[in-house]
Amino acid sequence: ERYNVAVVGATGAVGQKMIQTLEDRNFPVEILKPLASARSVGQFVSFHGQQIAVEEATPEAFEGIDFALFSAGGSVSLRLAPEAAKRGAIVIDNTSAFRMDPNVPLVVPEVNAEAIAAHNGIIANPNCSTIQMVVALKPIYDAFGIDKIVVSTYQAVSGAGQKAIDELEQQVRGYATGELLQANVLPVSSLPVHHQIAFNAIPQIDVFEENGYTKEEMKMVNETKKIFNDPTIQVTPTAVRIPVVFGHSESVFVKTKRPFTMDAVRELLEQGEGIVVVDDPASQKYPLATEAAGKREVFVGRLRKDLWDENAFNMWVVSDNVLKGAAWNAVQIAETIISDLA
Ligand code: A2P
Ligand code: 11C
Repeated sequence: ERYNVAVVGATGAVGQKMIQTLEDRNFPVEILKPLASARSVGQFVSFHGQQIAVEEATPEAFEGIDFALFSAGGSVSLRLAPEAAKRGAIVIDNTSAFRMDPNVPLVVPEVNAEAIAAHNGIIANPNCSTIQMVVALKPIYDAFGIDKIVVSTYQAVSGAGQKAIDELEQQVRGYATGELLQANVLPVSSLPVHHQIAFNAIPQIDVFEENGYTKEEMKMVNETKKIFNDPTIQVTPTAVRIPVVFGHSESVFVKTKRPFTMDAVRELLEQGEGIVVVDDPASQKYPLATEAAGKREVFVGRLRKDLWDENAFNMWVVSDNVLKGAAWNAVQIAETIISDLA
């Protein structure tokens, strides 16, 4: 069987990777429908060697669509995802619009594929920083339980879209040629103050909430609880933007409920679904964003017992934020659905 697939936000950083991933995975696509704003009509996307015209995302565009992958911002999803679902499409939404809706499953297939079954036409893809962390935590959670996580992120600019990638490149070029550097996008394009990202680290991703944490940080707190279906997991996050284009890195402190050995932790991670352990300090091997970019797995290394807490260890977790963190996780959900239908 083959499926009609719409990609909403087809001209964006994630939408382009969604189309690429459908092609790389040889997903059984009958018709691919790239959708974006009216501004992009006249553009083409390439799919399996064909040039396909971008159309405007309207409610009617979803007639006859089986899967609609959304990554055009929360407001577009709020407006059009229900229209797509109403027309019989299964929506896989990469924005935060529906993630905390109790009627919408929030899915990372390696962790909670079973949650898909309860969907009502819309399935949410978690935030990229959450996805790679929960993939790495899953085997540990199952074996020893998790009490608390302290996580600091080192996030790539592609998480903020194509404009942020362009801005980093322009600043690096400007720096090399001695021009005045301009900042208009990061940390949040709609806020009045912007900071240089080239040769910098910005401890703000998305806007601040009342409690002093950013929205990005609170997504890691709330989404982790929902994905593990465990409101008791404590997540203490700090989210930081760094001048990397693809690949988020995370320093993760994990306190378990039950005692463990580091040998067991290593073995569980090595056998864990979607995980590659890269951990050989003697030969300077550990996960790097440059090596994770373009790959679908979550890379884990720097495994070491905590110095002070018997029931805790530390690790470094890296993954391509636009692949496993977005496009691949969405396509993987669709693959899981069609393999259950088969
Ligand atoms: P467009 O290029 O037509 O503006 P990114 O995250 O890289 O900035 O990409 C955002 C994506 O969301 C783009 O494909 C963009 O299309 C799309 N998009 C933005 N606003 C709308 C809208 N109102 N309707 C449909 N797609 C939109
Ligand atoms: C970033 N994590 O790196 C963000 C982007 O909730 O899907 C994704 C925001 C989201 O800036």
